[in-house]
Amino acid sequence: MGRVRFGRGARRCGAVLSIAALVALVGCDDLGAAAQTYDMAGDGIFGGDIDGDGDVDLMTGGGDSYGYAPNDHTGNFAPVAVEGHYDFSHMVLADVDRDGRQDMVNLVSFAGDPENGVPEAYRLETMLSNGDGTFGEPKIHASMPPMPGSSGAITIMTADANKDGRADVVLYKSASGAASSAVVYLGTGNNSFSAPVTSASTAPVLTSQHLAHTGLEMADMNGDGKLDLIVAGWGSWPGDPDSRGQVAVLNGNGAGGFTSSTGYATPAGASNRAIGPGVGDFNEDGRMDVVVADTRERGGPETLTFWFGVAGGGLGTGVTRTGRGQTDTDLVTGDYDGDGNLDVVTVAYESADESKSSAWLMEGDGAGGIKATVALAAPTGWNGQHGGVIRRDFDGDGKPDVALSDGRHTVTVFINRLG
Ligand SMILES: [Ca+2]
Ligand SMILES: [Ca+2]
Ligand SMILES: [Ca+2]
Ligand SMILES: [Ca+2]
Repeated sequence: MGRVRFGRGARRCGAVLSIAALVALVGCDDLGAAAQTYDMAGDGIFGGDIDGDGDVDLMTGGGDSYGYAPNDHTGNFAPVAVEGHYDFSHMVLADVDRDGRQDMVNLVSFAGDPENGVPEAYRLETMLSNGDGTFGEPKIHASMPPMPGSSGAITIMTADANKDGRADVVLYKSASGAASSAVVYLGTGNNSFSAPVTSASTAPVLTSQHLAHTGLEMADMNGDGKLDLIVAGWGSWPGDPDSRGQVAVLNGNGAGGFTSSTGYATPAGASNRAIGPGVGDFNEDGRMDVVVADTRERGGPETLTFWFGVAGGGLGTGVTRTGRGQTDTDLVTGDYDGDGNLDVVTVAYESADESKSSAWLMEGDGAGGIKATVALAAPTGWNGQHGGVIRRDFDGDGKPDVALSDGRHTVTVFINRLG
């Protein structure tokens, strides 16, 4: 199966041509290669070695269905028909039994009636990969303490929070009028977990019921060798009528707990949502920084907000960079143009016309600014409203690639030939 390759800097659009029933070349992009699209059920997008052959396969999941597409080692994918009826609403991938195959980890609501004021209760379930796109029966793990309020948000990720080589599950929950908190399930490596470690958030932010809807990252922000948790969300900032977007940094203790947290709001005039977060050293001063895409529901230009690390730890005041005039739904960082500076890729949609959904590469200048913003092509009708984007090295050449989901069964993969 061929892929049309453009040389570095060529930045031309190719003709649309059908390669196979589920694969089409969809035009130009600025990662130096033609994009390919795949039809996969489910809206969230995930990358991991599902079949254990050493490369990164694609999964989609959301609602009650999921999709699977194994990689042929070169970044070409072959979606296979899978049937699954399950609650995939809070799904991540992790190799919980350390057999080299990524397994499904789900946070499943099993009790409660939030519409009638009964707090919702969740438990962790795992389904081991069989290696062919199917998964074993769910194994039920310890329940999480019930949500404190009648409505809330939970975001889940997988990481090795205590650096013992075993995959852990990290989630952040918030509910209207209640303190937000991080909950960590430490993995044992044999498909079981320790009792969940719950840390109260002390940040003076993130109190809205919508908080933490946008994402989590873990990174060592203050250089103490322990992983910290970075939460992006939106909600009420005390005293701020604009209800700005915000992030919180929770200081990790290296054992799955968090000892303190600090909140940061987007600058005045920015939007009330923060999409991300992305973490890295964008201004190349040796300190970790945070970026979010500001999603504006009230019109006006979309922006990126950076918080740069400061001496002594913590982040400085948010700095806004001009964006692209659409509503962002997800972002990833990485050096996509190979100049050594961290860049940002976002997926976005235009609320007035969802068919104008798009993906953007914003090339970092190494000083915390954006030197160029270029559009990545998207298929006609692509809808980024429910979209997501992940960064992985799909073809194993050491350069970061991206895969986008439109939330409506279309996955687009860009193999990086620039960096
Ligand atoms: Ca694989
Ligand atoms: Ca496994
Ligand atoms: Ca920095
Ligand atoms: Ca770059």
